[in-house]
Amino acid sequence: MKPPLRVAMIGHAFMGAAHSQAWRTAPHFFDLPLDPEMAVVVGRDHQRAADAAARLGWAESVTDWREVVARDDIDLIDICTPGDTHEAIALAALAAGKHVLCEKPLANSVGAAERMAQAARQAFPAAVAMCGFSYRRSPALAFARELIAQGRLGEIRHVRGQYLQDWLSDAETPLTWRLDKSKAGSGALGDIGAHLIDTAQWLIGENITGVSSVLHTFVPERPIGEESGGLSSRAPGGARRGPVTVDDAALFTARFVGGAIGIFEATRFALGRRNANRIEINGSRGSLSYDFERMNELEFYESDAPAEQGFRRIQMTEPEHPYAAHWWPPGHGLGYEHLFTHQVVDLIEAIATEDQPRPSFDDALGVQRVLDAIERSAADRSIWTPIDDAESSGGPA
Ligand code: SOE
Repeated sequence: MKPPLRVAMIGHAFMGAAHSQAWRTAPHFFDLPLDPEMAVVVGRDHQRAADAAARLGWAESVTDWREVVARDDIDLIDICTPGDTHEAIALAALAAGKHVLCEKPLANSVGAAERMAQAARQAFPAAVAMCGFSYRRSPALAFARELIAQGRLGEIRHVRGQYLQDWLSDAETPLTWRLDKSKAGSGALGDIGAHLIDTAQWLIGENITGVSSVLHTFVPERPIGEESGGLSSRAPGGARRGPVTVDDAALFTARFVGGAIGIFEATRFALGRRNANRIEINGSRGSLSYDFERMNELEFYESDAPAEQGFRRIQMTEPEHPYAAHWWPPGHGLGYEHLFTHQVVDLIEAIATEDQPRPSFDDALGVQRVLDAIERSAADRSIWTPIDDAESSGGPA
């Protein structure tokens, strides 16, 4: 019998469903040191929380997160709520000695992220905290990181990141919490641009030292619809309208500690691009290119074979590839939900060995500092804005 890891999940919308799938699936495909138990799901509305428990596989449901944080029979708090609630839940959970998995971005401000990172440092190793930058768990990106660490790309020169979605292209798509700055912190920037920042810094192992940026809101007012919790693409809106208080699109250029330069774009208005999270890295010896919409592939170019030059498409399903051996035979690909399964697998292994899981709250604080600098630059004529502490903190692992 393995020791149990009794989980309480707060929130049960889109991310709650993805996390539930992960907790449910992980022990069936990975030989884990602890046995995750889906103990409680928390939601504000009694009936909706009870429905979510039945649908997603949780043993019970309650309506107050404080109740589960105070319980002795809970080991881990999984935070799947909007950003404005992360700090209070995470601080209470860590103070109560619970492990924490917190959705990204870590917080809605640098101040909140700093307090969370400090609480995580104090709680470690009795309790560990991790932020859910799930794309790190894509086999292709994990493999790309290994190739870069081995020096296969040489000196890194360019980082080109795009995260393109289109679910807000229609001006009649109603408001959701993701368009409310007081709940989400920012728009495309924090929701999907944060993934680009985390991926870029983690892939090349170097922090961003400064940025110049543009933020833009194409549709400043939208119908007030029923809060769906997820991406309410083309849901019918009512006659009443409310303000969009976040960016629809974020563009920024960046410099990295080691001398690489980056160009990034995050938007919810790229019609036809549903979830194109892409990154291309060019080094002195080779290049790598990834697009989440083809997540089972990685393109790799090496310049030392002049007669055979060209990108080659590596299918990321061989048993040698990160995570892949636990799933299907080669060629039988993975999808979005596998990122979340890998995320809880890595977290459970870190808990069992008392290691710091990555991305730590400190890593996520680093992302928050970049998000903050991007907002300040955009508000001040795109002026070049250095990142506080970028040079002093070590490269993200
Ligand atoms: C919504 O834009 C969203 O669900 C993000 O919040 C996720 O982090 C990303 O994986 C997909 O898009």
